Amino acid sequence: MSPPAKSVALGIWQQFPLPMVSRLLGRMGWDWVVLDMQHGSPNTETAYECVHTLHAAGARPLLRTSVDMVSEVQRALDLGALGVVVPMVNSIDEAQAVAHAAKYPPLGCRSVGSDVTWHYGDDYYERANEQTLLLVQIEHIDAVNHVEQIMAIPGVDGCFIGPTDLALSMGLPRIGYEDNRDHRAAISRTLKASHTHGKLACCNTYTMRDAEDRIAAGFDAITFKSEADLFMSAGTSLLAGLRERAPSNAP
Ligand code: 3PY
Ligand code: MG
Repeated sequence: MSPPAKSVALGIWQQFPLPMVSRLLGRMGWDWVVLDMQHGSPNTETAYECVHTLHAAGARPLLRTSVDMVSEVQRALDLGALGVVVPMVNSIDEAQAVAHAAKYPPLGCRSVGSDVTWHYGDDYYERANEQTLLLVQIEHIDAVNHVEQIMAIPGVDGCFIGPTDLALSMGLPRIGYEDNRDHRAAISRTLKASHTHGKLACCNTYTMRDAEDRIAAGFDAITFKSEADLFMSAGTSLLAGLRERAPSNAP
């Protein structure tokens, strides 16, 4: 009998800053949802509502901060995110700084406060270092070149590979980099470094083939595009289908 397949957490990005979208994503059954404050439009208030709506709907809520904003790491966790994804962590120093910000003493310098205990219980502060995830985005070749040291940092819980920014940093095109040997090697090296240090390996995916590849490679978690992508692609192809069938005398 073959061993049971390893479980892989399936996630999606949320870009629309609407709790009703969070509720529907939770209802759909996604294991985790990353609210995107780097490229999406949530602000502090809407992120708070979306995070707690996702949690109530059964999905683990994470927040992606802006680039180079260590201060946003604490803010994201204080809003109630059960994990934070930090983009463009390209050096060992940057990874140490975000790890310091994300964890309470003695591991880091996260400050005690906010209303997190009302949502997660009085023992939140004792559990938070273990139970809130810090995922650093490995999405630049400079980060890959130091990934073994980055993944060894206490407080860094895992990597989150951004394949597209990684491709751009390697001088590859934004689309069509998937079969590039160096890009594939950079992803394998990052996956290996994460698992060698007992950390989570997560990756964004864009196509079903991409997702199958990452699952087969042994990633612990993937995201698959965003709710905005789903909305646009389903709506665009539906409308195109209707246009083919409808007379073209629109006002
Ligand atoms: C990338 O591919 O660069 C990402 O950050 C995924 O969202
Ligand atoms: Mg990116």
